[in-house]
Amino acid sequence: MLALAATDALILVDVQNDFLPGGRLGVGDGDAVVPVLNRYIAHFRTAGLPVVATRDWHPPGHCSFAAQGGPWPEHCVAGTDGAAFAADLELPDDALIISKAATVEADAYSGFQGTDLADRLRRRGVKRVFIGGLATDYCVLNTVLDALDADFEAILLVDAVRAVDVEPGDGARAIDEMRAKGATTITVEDIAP
Ligand code: VGL
Ligand code: ZN
Repeated sequence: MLALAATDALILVDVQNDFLPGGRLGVGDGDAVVPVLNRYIAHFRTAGLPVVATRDWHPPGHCSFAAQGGPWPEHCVAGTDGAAFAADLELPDDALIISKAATVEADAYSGFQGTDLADRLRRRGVKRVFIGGLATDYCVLNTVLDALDADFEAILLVDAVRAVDVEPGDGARAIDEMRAKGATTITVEDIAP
């Protein structure tokens, strides 16, 4: 059992339509994270703790798109339905929204990269972050590693992540790497009611 503390925050990574099955960069079983994240959100709301939602927020012609020579199909173009949060995600009205990779020339897999997320968390007294969402092997991985680099404790929500798995096993290897670098892992049942 794990009791939430006043210095905890929840970070939902890129739970956006384009990363759900049927989306432009659909992650297999990606929609399965939504009901589980809703349970984490309920725990954090009940405890009055901050909820952060990152989003991939690319301009048209972004460098990560295949037409520009990048590795991905066009996805999460700012303002489109594909970039919107999953309709079933129960995002609190006061959630902090962090948009990333919003200029054509740079990509950012981490919610900390090129944003003021670390400062905003520190200003709220946050010391430990709980991280889940999409995708395990890209934006979740890099957000967890950057959280650790910025001296936050990082807890990976293993029941609320799914991987792209460009190569089979990428998601499992990403989880191993996060653990090796100091992240711990929990499932929602581990949180004290
Ligand atoms: C992501 C690929 C490209 C992610 C974002 O959110 O994991 N993956 N852009
Ligand atoms: Zn992207």
